[in-house]
Amino acid sequence: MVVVGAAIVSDGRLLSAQRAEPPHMAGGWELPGGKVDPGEPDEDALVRECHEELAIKVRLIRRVGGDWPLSERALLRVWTAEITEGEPRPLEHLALRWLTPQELYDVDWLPGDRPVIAALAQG
Ligand code: 9L3
Ligand code: MG
Repeated sequence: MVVVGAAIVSDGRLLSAQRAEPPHMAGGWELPGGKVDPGEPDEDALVRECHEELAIKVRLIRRVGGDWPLSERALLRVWTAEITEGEPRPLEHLALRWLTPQELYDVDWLPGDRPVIAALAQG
């Protein structure tokens, strides 16, 4: 399974999103995104997920690293992105938070997202 995630940056801050489900992930923070549908290009899936979850339009900028393992069956592919339309709203998350570089580790990231955040911090 391929999962795509967006590192949405605005004014030097990174958008983090707090998961509502499933129960063992609820309360953890992630880069927004989700599963790629069969036959769907990764980039299209990420733009779609950002619209469904956050009610924004995004433009993808660059890929961050390669395939980040999430589990035996799932991997995460991440792009940086900028908002081209709208203001993010937590339509499927418990909360959203914009993090300055100093605040990057103030939220409890899901384990699978942590190495991605470290890579983003490296620039
Ligand atoms: N997941 C992990 N980190 C992320 C994202 C967007 C997703 N940054 C995991 C959580 C779920 C699976 O991938 O187990 C599918 O995500 P979703 O479609 O439920 O958002
Ligand atoms: Mg999702």
